[in-house]
Amino acid sequence: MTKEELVSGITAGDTRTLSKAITLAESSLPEKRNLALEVIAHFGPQNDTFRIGITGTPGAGKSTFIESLGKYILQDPLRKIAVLSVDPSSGKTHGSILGDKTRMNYLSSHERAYIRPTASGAQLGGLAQNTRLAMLLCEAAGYNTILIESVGVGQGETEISQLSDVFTLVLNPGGGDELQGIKRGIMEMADVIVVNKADGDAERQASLTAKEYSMALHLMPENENKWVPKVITASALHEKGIAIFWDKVTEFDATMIENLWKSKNRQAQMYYWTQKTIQDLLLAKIENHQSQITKGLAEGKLPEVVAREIVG
Ligand SMILES: Nc1nc2c(ncn2[C@@H]2O[C@H](COP(=O)(O)OP(=O)(O)OP(=O)(O)O)[C@@H](O)[C@H]2O)c(=O)[nH]1
Ligand SMILES: [Mg+2]
Repeated sequence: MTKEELVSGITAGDTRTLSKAITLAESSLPEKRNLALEVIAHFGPQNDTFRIGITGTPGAGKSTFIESLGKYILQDPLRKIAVLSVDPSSGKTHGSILGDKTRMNYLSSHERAYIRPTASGAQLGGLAQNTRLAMLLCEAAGYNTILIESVGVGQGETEISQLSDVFTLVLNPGGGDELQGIKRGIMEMADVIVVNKADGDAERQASLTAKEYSMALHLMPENENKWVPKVITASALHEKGIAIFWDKVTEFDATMIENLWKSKNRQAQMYYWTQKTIQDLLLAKIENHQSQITKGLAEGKLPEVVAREIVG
């Protein structure tokens, strides 16, 4: 497809063209990726979108939560939802995709929803970067509400916070045990914490867990944007707590638009992704110079000298 065909397909809201463009963006072939970048550049930044990052321990109910939340959001006829996922554990990706199709039954057949798991491929480092490009393409196609799911282990959660306007942590009832499974750093990043599976026998435990998190959050330093993180309980399965969650995140968004934090944060994120791209480009450069490095070292040069010869 040419750039013009891609642009007109995306403008028309054609999901097949959108999917094609995302596949191009995920490609490791520079000419394909560049084509996708040109298409994204054509549309320019979409400042009126809302990007919600949802992370949490494996099996916490993130996908189920997204299904319920999406269903709720779509009651508003002006909302179009794109669900993107980042899964750093590459081997697991196929299983998750199949799982998500069944877990997101409603969304996968809704005309105002689009679901796209990011292909993990070989380059683990570029995974969230690919999700970012997919997000930009979805926004260009008119999806104004972006839900990004990522498993909260490893690097994924830091990067997902660089993709989203509001950062959500989904956890299970279980207090301390649950907390041990996640890194403290993720809690500090959370704008909203959802204690999910607050149903049946677990309902009481969920309330206690929510209180514990609230207390833990009070001990953390104040956010630069002045937002005090909220803790709520929910049952994604029974569609409980979803409206409250939506109230909290839309309150967050309105506040951050008003105090100009939203645009500032997006600028800072662009800076992050620029730095990351520079790093990736430099790393690729090093890979191309393996023999030069070996040769230089064999000639008795210092590593610093060999490195300078390559990077300049
Ligand atoms: N009781 C109860 N079970 C839930 C709830 N939400 C999700 N589950 C169940 O928890 C399991 C995991 O749900 P998922 O939505 O796949 O969780 P996830 O966090 O997306 O999982 P991964 O993407 O694999 O990390 C499924 O069996 C769900 O049915 C809930 O609110 N209550
Ligand atoms: Mg999931």
